[in-house]
Amino acid sequence: MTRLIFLGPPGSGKGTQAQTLAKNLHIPHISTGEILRQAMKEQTPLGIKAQSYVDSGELVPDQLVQDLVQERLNQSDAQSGWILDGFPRKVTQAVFLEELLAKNHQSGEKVVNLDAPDKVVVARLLARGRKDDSEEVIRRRLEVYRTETAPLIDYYRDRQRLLTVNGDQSQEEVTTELQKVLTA
Ligand code: B4P
Repeated sequence: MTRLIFLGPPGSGKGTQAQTLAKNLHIPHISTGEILRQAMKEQTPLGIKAQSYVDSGELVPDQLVQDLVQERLNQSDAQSGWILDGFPRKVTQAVFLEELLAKNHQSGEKVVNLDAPDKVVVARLLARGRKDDSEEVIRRRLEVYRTETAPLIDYYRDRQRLLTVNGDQSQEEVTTELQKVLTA
């Protein structure tokens, strides 16, 4: 059963690769960013609470994302595998996930760390031009990545769960390297 977590700075290609892989494996692609954006579009209570954080490049409070991940992982289509994209983004969220999976008698998840230099990810995000892709907000997202998310690399390496893929290649090349790493 495939349970995969995609880790990496904004613009490293997490969403892009997770979506392709999930489609090929016929398992759900669970992107906390996408779920939050949909909730903001629909102005649900979650969306209203998340808006100011997402717009300024800050992380949404743990409780909000943890609740949505717990609910999503309990749905029937997630019982035969999943790809988590954008969660966990902090050690506290990783601890929460570990406890949740243990409670559900699920384990063996692997973590793909996709990396690319700041210059490359900033150029990609500016070209995409989403609402939270302005230069100032991208800089803040990168800072938050470095302080909050990057420590997860050691966290998962210590647990022998980490796989590393070079995100500074074309989308097709990243997909090929990812396939290789997953089947090694
Ligand atoms: P996300 O939606 O996760 O945003 P992201 O980090 O920018 O990644 P994304 O997946 O969209 O981009 P990708 O690299 O694939 O989060 C948005 C916000 O939601 C966060 O800032 C935060 O506020 C909130 N949030 C989400 N999860 C949270 C959590 N767990 N806790 C708290 N808050 C949370 O792609 C970027 C661009 O690069 C695309 O245009 C793509 O086409 C292009 N690209 C990808 N691969 C490429 C390649 N190899 N070559 C060239 N271009 C490529």
